Amino acid sequence: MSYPLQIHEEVAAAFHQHAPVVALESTVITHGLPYPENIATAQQMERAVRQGGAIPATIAILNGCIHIGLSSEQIEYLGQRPPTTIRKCSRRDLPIAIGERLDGSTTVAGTMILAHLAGIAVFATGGIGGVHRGHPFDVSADLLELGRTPVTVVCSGAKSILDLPLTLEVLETQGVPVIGYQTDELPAFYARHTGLPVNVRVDSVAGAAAIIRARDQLGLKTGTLITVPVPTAAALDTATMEAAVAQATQEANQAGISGAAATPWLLNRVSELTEGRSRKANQALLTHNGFLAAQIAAALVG
Ligand code: PSU
Ligand code: MN
Repeated sequence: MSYPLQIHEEVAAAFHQHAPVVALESTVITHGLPYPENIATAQQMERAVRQGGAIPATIAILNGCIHIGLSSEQIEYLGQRPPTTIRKCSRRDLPIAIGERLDGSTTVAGTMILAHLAGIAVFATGGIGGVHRGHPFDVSADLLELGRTPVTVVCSGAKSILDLPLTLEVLETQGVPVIGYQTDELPAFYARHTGLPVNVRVDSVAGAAAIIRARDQLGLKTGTLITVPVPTAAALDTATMEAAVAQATQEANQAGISGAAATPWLLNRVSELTEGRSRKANQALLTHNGFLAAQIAAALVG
């Protein structure tokens, strides 16, 4: 017997027609953004994928069953539940959530695995996990997954609560090309600039698709990271962001917050410290990334 899997009707139809599909993660719904903005943002992201010319497939585990594509009721269910009742699923957690018949939201790593399993090549999100500042042994499973699963992740860099130079080092070791979309610099999630160079800049969807195709032609089983700066209108300036991040990180250390709880706690505290502006930036970049990922997915099937 095989694992329980349910593919949403619309997504199944898209597979059948070889139409482009973009995977979306669910941890951003359950642990990344507060209710009810989480639900509004998830729906907005699905709309952005459609506007870009693809079918969205938000991925999660419900009662131990893998879902590729969620109904709006299922998105609302995940968004309304207290985060403590939904398991945040990276690679290690997938067998636990399925075996124990839990509800689970998927991180970048978890979503990449399930997207690949379903045959989805492109995935849009906000920011990937990375190496934590001051805790260089806390390396997100996202980075290792990028090294072993051939899915393209469209994001706005790694979260600025992380150690970005060390994160780039791990990506290099893992063999993951870091592509800047219309930028020479790694974007810093809420802010557009880090001063850290990407491996290559592309200025068009066709340019991104050509690199992904070459990876597949070479038979490389590594992921590809496409980093896209947050739209200018919603961006925070680097100094504002850095100050909020530094304070939040220090407070988390004092409060002994670590492990899987670290990311949600830090994101929430940074939002408080910026009077919600980081959250607005988060929503803007998620939508923008969904739109671009859809165009890349369409270029890859076309
Ligand atoms: N960035 C956000 N919101 C999020 C995350 C990242 O702005 O919710 C989530 C993603 O699902 C990412 C995960 O894969 O946090 C990384 O967690 P960890 O550092 O525990 O691997
Ligand atoms: Mn971690």
